[in-house]
Amino acid sequence: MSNVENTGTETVTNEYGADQIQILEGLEAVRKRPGMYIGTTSLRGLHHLVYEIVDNSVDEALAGYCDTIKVYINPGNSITVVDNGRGIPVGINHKAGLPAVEVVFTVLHAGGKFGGGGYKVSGGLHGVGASVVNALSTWLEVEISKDGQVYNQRYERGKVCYPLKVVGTCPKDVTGTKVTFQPDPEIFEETIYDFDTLKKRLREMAFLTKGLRIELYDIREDDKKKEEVFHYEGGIKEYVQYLNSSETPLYEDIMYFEGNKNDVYVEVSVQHNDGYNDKVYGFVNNINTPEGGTHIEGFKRAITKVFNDYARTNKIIKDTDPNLSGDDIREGLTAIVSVKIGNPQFEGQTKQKLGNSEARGAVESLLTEKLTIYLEQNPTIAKTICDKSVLAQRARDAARKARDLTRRKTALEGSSLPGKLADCSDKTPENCEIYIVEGDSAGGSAKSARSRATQAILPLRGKILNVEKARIDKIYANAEIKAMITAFGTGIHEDFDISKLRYHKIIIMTDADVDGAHIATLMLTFLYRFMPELIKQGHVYLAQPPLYKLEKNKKTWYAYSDEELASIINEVGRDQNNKIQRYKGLGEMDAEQLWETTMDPERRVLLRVCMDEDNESEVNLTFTTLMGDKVEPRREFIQANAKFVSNLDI
Ligand code: TSJ
Repeated sequence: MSNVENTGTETVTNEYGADQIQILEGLEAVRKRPGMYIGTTSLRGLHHLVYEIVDNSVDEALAGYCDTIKVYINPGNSITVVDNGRGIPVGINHKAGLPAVEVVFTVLHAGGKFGGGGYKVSGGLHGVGASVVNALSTWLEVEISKDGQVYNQRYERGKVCYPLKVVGTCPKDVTGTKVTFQPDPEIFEETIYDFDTLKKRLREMAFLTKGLRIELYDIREDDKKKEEVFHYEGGIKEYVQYLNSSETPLYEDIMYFEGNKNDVYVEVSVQHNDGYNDKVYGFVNNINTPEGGTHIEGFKRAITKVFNDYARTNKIIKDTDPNLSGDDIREGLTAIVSVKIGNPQFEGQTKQKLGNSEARGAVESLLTEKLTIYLEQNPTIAKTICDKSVLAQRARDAARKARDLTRRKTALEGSSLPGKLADCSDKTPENCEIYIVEGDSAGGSAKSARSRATQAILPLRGKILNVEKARIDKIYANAEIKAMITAFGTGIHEDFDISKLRYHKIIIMTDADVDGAHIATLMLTFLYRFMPELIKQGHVYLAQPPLYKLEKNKKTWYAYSDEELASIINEVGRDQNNKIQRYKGLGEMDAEQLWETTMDPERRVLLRVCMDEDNESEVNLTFTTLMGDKVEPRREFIQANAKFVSNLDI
């Protein structure tokens, strides 16, 4: 083991300068309370380790020194990240008396993220960096190619195994950093990586950093070898195109504006589709901001003002007409607002909302200026958008009237519950569940089967409205949707109030066939669009009715999958006494069977619906792909995800 000589030629940058390094705590603190540093030790936290490392390479790319990042999921679920940047500095850091790279991996909060000296741009969930990943890995190895030398160091549970050493040479023009780490099973609940989860986030990172190439390889022994390459010269413009790929764009062009204002770098890309939802995603230093913030406020102000000015100047709305609302203009809008800022301040309950006021002004003024010019130069597109907004405004007026009417009605009649609802007697929401049941006949069985005290039943007739393809006024007029909204008690959209939720479990119960799966998807689409918090907070479930009943010698077994049926047959023996019934629908079960297989809390199987909170845009795309009007992307999606949605019709 040779010590690295400090030749003194290494420039230790300001970022690693002595005064920038704030030694706060040792890495033991990280192992003791991992949640404090990575938020969670669930699967989500496991994947964050990768993003935390990749962020460092993205910073190198943003600084202009790196154009390719490769990520490998290795056998045994260790991860390797390699970039072709300058290589982490190896010279001695004078404050710590150690090579800079060792400081990066062993000192908490090192690396200038908190110093404000370096222009650290991207950042992981909690901005804590490589030392946290190191602390939470059974082992980690770093290899740096720089100045013709290849350096290496290894750590185990955050502790240095040997001093940084030279392990070989390389051509002088070859530079880069390679890090391999093995997440510690003592820390993480699960240690198996999911290719698709990494794929989605890495694709997003590539979209957000135009020109950067990110490659992902799955080279685990037992898995199918998989690889993906993400490289978008158009950056967020291609992101918008991707998000609109399952929709019909309202016009061909995708707008793209960029520029610097008051030290804020702003990029905005915009295209409308012919649908009714708006998808506006904000990013700050490549981190998404699901709660929005000042950059999104600036964006909304700018488009509202610019389109209203345009519509008035060009007499699309009359002087006496009211303004178009922001919501009207955003109907069918897909947009990315990405800002890069020196010292981002995050606010809100989950610290996912940008607070810097300079971002509001920067986005607003840049966009006002550039969008005004764009509309003048593209009058056909401008007119198309304004016309759509006017239609949206009319629908919204109609919807408002319908809603006011229902509100007045409820005020008069008291909060009258839907007639079809068989409510439970217990009024404590925590104890209560509501079964949304497909069809009146299954609804009937469910009503006689249920446990009256805590289980409410709401039967729905036929297929519910596809909210993905209907304007707001139609949605409000739909009886099934109105019944659900009143039964749940929360209200929707801006009226939504989770504290008014009447049942803590909302259970969707449909037939285990193609139609049933379709109805469940329509239901989930409705919940996702109108009450996403119910899903986010884990209140939504899918009931799992059995697929088969096997009777033999007066005994009964139920199977919930083909595999389970096979294993039951294995157990009881394959012979003529086996009577096997395939359930085609809930209606084929009598009340008692329905109770014991699907509704009895002691015996039933419920699937809780959850969503990837790190990747809202992907969740959204899943719904537009599944429920939108293009067949081809839907077919591809279903084929790619066959194991989850094999029952959906296309
Ligand atoms: F953070 C990390 F150590 F885990 C890590 C850092 C992991 C990976 C895969 C890559 C990196 C990384 C760091 N890639 N590139 C860099 N660049 C620097 O750290 C660097 C290099 C040179 C200079 C300089 O001023 O000469 C400054 C910096 C910050």
